[in-house]
Amino acid sequence: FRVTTFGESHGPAIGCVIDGCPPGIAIAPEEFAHDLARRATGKSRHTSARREADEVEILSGVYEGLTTGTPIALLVRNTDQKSKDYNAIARQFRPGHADYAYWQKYGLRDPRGGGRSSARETTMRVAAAVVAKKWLAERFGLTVRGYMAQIGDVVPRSHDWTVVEDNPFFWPDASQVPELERYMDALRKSGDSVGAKVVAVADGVPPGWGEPVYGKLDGELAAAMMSINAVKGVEIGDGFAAVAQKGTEHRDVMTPGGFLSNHAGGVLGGISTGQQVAVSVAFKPTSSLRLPVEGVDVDGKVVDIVTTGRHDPCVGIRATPICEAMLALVLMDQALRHRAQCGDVGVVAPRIPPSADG
Ligand code: EPS
Repeated sequence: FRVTTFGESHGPAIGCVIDGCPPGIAIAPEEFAHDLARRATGKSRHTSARREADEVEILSGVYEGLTTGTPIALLVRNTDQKSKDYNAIARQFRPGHADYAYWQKYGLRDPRGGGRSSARETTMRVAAAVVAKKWLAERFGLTVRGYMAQIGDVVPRSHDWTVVEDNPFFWPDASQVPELERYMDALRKSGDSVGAKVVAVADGVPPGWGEPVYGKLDGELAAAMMSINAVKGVEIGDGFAAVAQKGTEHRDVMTPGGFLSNHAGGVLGGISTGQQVAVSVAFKPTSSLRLPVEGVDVDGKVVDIVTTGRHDPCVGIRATPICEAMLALVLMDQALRHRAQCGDVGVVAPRIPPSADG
């Protein structure tokens, strides 16, 4: 199961091709709307003001409402790709932006709205994952969810899944939302940006998915999350906190009634344990800033760099559905690989139930 995307932020359209999808999955164009709206710009004053309909056209791989097993091509036409900033930045390098690395690699770049390095590209990851989420839910009762676990230095004081979808931040503590609104308003007025942490979890993952050495489940998850633009770090389970833990604290004790904890994040030796698979993802602060900074242009000349346009002050705010999408895509791929190698015989030991908290 493999997804590739194409398109630029200010080109006529963006799209994806899904290869290796099993036949017989019912999918209709309107099923993409919910997750695409969760990711979209223009839904609150805390994200980019660009307004896109994000309507998915199914070009191939679906016949009479069912996937056929042939490549599925999805297309979303860009309709609001007017941005004023690209003439100014076409020959300049925004510090912290992919501009410089693209230029060094290709010797040219499409600067319109960030081109291929724009967050626009993530639309199609979310679209592709709608198919994966549906298949995983129908086949295994598997659910994928996410939430924002930090913005700048603000962390949730409590965790309630039922409030996550009711605020523009995917924040799990409703009492903190006014504080976040004030934080983001002040940040936007200042012209600066901030980073964020998103957590994505999957419940109902059977034990046995993943490969022991090449193609480890956690390795594939790390690569998938790192492939999202602006991502600078990925943790599985306790991640870097494991550095300060003792073995007696980190090990997840097993009883016939279930695991007593989930420090491992649902993966041991690259293979799922049947517990909740938990991934944390760090997003850097947006690099396109209207606060001027001295930098260099493509000729090496010193220039003042100011980015105008409709940039998100915190790309992490829209990233929860994107991290969920990458988790679902990796899990679907691993599920199919597991089935190809082991069929339905994967479980040879009694299955230890996941702990109550996953
Ligand atoms: C982006 C800049 C803005 C965002 C865009 C990501 O676009 P523009 O350059 O047209 O003003 O709106 O995000 C999306 C369009 C999207 O759908 O996510 C950037 O520089 O990354």
